Amino acid sequence: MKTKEEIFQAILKNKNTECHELEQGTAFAPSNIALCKYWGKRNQALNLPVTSSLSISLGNYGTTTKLKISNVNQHEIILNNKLVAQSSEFHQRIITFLNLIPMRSSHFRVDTTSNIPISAGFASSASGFAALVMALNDLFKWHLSPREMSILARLGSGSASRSIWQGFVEWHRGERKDGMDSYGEPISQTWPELCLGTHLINADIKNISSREAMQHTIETSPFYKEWPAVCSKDLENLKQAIADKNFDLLGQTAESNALAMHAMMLTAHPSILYSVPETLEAILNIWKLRQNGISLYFTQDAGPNLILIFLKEVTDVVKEYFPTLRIISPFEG
Ligand code: 2P0
Repeated sequence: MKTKEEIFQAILKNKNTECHELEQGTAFAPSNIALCKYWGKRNQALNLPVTSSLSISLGNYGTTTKLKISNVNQHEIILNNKLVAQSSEFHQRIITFLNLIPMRSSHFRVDTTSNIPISAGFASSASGFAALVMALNDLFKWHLSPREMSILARLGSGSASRSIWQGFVEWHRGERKDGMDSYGEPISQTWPELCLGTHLINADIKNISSREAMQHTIETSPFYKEWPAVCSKDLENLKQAIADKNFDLLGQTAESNALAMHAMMLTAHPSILYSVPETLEAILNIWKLRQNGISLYFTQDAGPNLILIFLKEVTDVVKEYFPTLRIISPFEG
């Protein structure tokens, strides 16, 4: 079993793939931000990662998808109330994914709403593919386990494997060639005092996708060989920090993991730089606050924006320095 089609067939064996045109499937999946990043694939076709990774969900920020059979003779994709052009990459990616469903004869109407900036490094494809798989499960009443949904979502976008759950999620790298052991698993610990803040610097579509950037890093950065060991140590520290509720260990580890990923990209040929001057300005401000005794850390995905990490008790100070911050309490709804 090596292709996406074969994995869909195996998971959906004996499952119904027909439904009445009046039926609808609906699901919400949270966006997630990795504290230990997924950066590089051991199998590009199946989105199998080189390393395990660990994320936290963004609570109510994510994607809601409603799915039904289309009554026009073609797929219809609606994003934030606008019909998406068939020629767009967004449309193509969703259709390519839906075409993996075995023995499906109908066209779909996919109505998707996202309350996070698309493709600006806030992992919209993660919640998008997770919500799509969960909506399919709802529409066809497949009764898949969250683990099976995680595997299917991964085939759409790697980080989607972590967006099936709220809270902390570890995505196990897995060893198998077919990736059946590469899925997300929630960590049961909650941490109500933990806050995230999205510091939006630029919501424009980035000029190099994560998908291309991670492959380019693997192929050209002389430091990529160090990455698996960095992640393995960071993952261990993060799990310890979560178990002990050791906030400084969590923040330090997440921040240094993100910086290592961006440093590695700078050493690719040609270099990839997602940061803009405002990103560095914000980082320097965070470090200055830390020198003044405020426990504030950040992580940065494949984009110029930052996600700040702090405890509820310092919210007022953080808001003073970052007045436009959107604050998220992942464990408080
Ligand atoms: C992550 N990112 O762990 C890392 C860190 C961005 C920075 O996963 O090619 O859209 O679809 O598997 O999942 C974004 O990459 O890439 C990502 P594909 P994906 O969240």
